[in-house]
Amino acid sequence: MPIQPEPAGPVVKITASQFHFTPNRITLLKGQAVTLELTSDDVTHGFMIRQLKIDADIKPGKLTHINVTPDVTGTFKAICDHYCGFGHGDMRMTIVVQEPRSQSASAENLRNNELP
Ligand SMILES: [Cu+2]
Repeated sequence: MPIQPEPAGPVVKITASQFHFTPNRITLLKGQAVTLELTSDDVTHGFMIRQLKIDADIKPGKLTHINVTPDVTGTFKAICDHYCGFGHGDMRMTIVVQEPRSQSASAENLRNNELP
């Protein structure tokens, strides 16, 4: 068995099948390391996010781990870049990368507003 890199953070599981990814949308935090754990239910698929410099193959019956620490915020598309059948061109999912502080910052504001 090939040695997989150690998970770098929370594990986000993504399953590819003809012709979609499950889930089809995930949210990551800028600067926070996560491990994407990819597998396929049927044939070999691809997983490419150009802006995050991710490009991997997803093989049936195998786990592919990608450690990623997003360094930009935004909404990105992951696409299948390995031809997998007639619906191949429709295989995409959305990756949202948010500022890690936006949530705690608004919680902080809320608390501050509650002070006398
Ligand atoms: Cu495909």
